[in-house]
Amino acid sequence: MTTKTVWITGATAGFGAATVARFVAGGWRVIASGRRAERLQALVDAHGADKVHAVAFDIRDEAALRAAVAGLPADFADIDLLVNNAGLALGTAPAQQADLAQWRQMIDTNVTALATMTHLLLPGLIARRGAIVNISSIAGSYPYRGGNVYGGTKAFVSQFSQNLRVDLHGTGVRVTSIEPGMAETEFTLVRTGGNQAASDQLYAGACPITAGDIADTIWWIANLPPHLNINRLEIMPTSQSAAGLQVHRD
Ligand code: NDP
Ligand code: 8X3
Repeated sequence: MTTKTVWITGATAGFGAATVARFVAGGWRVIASGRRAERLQALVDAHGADKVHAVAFDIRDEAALRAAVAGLPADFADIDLLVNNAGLALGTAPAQQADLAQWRQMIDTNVTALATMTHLLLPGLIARRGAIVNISSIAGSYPYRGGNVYGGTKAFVSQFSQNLRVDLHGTGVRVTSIEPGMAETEFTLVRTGGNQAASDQLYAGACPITAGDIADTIWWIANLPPHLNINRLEIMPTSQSAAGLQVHRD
C-alpha cells in the first residue's frame, strides 16, 4: 500500500499534536507545522525523520508558508490530506472592550492563513483526489458573550468549507468542517494570556472533549471510503449543550 502524507498545522499542542501521533501510528507520513520549533523537533525525535517532517514558522507569514511548501523533501511533497488546525482565540471581553490587535491576530491566523494554506495546496490535492479537514468550532454557529471575532472567524471556516465543497465538485477532493465544543487543550491558556487557574476552572468537572477524541475523529474521516464525504461534524461533550437567548429589561 502507498504511504499517504498529511500536513497538520498547529502540530505543537492540543488537537494538532494528538493528530500527529494518530496518523504516525496509522502509518502515514506527517508534515507538522507550528511556531514552537522545539516541540516540533520533539515530534521528529519521537517518531523519526522518515515519519515526521517539521517546519517551524508563523502561519501568518505568507513568505515563510510559501517557503515551507516549496522546501518539502521529495518523500513529503505529495500531500493527500490537509488538516487546517492552527488557530486561536484571544480574550473574552465584549466587543466594545476588546483589543483590536487581538482581533487582527485571530483574523490573520484563523481566516487569512487558513485560506492561504488551502490555496497553496489545492492544486496538489486535486491532482491526488485528496482531502481537507478544517477545524472550525461551535463558536461559529452559537453566539456567546465575548465570542465576537473568534466566533466570526470560525463561521468563516465552516462556510468556506461548504463553499470549497461546491467549487471542488467533481474533482474527488473531500472537504470536512469539524466543529468541536469545549475541549481541554492549551486553548484557554492561550485565550486568557496564560491563566492556568482559569483554564483548570473552565474544564473542572465537565469531562470535556480531549485532543485524542478529535484526532480519532480526523482519522475516521480520513479513512472513510472515497465515495463518502462528511460535510460538517458538530461535536460537544455530553456535559455541554446550547443555551437559550438573553433578554434585557429596563
Ligand atoms: P492549542 O492552543 O492547544 O493549539 C493551537 C495550535 O495552533 C498550536 O499548535 C499553535 O502552535 C498553533 N498556532 C496558533 N497560532 C499560530 C501561528 N500564528 N502560526 C502557526 N501556528 C499557530 O489549541 P487547540 O488544539 O484547542 O486548537 C486547535 C484548533 O481547534 C484551533 O483552530 C481552535 O480554534 C480549534 N478549536 C478548539 C476548541 C477547544 O475548545 N479547545 C474547540 C473548537 C475548536 P504554536 O503556538 O507553536 O505556533
Ligand atoms: C472553542 C470552543 O466554545 O470555547 O472553539 O468557543 S468555545
